[in-house]
Amino acid sequence: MVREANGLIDLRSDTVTKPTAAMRRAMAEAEVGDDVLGDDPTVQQLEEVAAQRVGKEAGLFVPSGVMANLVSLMTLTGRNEEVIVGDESHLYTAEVGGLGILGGVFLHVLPNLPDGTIPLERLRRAIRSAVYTPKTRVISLENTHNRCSGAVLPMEYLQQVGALARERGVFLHLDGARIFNAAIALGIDAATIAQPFEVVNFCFSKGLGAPVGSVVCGSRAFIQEARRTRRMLGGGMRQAGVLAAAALVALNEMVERLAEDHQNARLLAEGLANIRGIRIDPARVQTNIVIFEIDPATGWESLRLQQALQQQGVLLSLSGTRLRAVTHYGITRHDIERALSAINALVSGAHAPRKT
Ligand code: TLP
Repeated sequence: MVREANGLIDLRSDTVTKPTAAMRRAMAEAEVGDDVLGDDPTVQQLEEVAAQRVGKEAGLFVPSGVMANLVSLMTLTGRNEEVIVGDESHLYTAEVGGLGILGGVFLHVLPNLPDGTIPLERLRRAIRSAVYTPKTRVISLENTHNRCSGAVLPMEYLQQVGALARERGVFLHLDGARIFNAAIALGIDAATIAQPFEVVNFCFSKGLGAPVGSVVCGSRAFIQEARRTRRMLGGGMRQAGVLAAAALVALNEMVERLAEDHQNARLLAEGLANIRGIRIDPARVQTNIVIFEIDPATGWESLRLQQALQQQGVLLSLSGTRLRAVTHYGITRHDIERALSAINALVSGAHAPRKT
């Protein structure tokens, strides 16, 4: 890995990774065609391999994770219908309300527990079909759960929600943007995680390091319909094989190494827990996302700490009062040690700003 010339330790997201040399080579050499006309062999290969990896019949390459969620859920639902979703989900908190606005679908929002689940009983009570309510068509879960510190949903829970969904005749959808992080953390196949879900989408451009792209996977009949939805949303791409080629390298070469990101995140979380004034439970960090808060009694508040760290070359993201660090390809153990000592020096050292 070539170090960033600017020496920054960029922990804002795993979306900041740049394509590897192998990806760039594959992109340059990719066989391409017009994918809207069904002519791009590299896209077709990617869709097949991706679907296989999550145990589904077919896949559809789309430009982004947001579009993947939209395509999945707009294809599964119609007007007067609703999707049950967690209040901490990416779908609800970070996608501009697109499913409601573009899809005419009602978002029935239930509280997420800190472990990323929605209690089974809560789901059971929420499913509805009376004449005066929208009809519940889909339950959508997120795994790993971004805003719940990258939590991995337990397999037993997924199976229970799957059984409930079957019993009540609703579809189960997974925003599996980081499904391979969950698979590596649990030491099982992504297909096992995806098994209870009719439709699963995941991203190539997060921890797997590809420059662009996500995939929606489901039955052959579903994907045929999803292709129409993608077209409607303007997501039909032409010689997209150049992107699919990088995504294939991501799937083949970048999955196993996610374990290293998880170790680095754990190291960071444990180091942060040792700094007085930082609030974090390191036991909750199972994958590559570390979320923490700063006690205002230190004299710091999160925005100022984020800015001070940026001046030292350590980039974090901020959501309300919570700071987030995401480990990824290109971030080493040494970078984590450097980031920790920068945070420690600011929070514990003589640099604390005077209280205002
Ligand atoms: N998440 C991004 C930001 O949008 C917050 C990040 O930096 O983590 N599902 C999940 C669970 C996601 O975390 C994201 C992106 C998406 C969907 C959307 O993917 P993109 O941004 O590629 O459309």
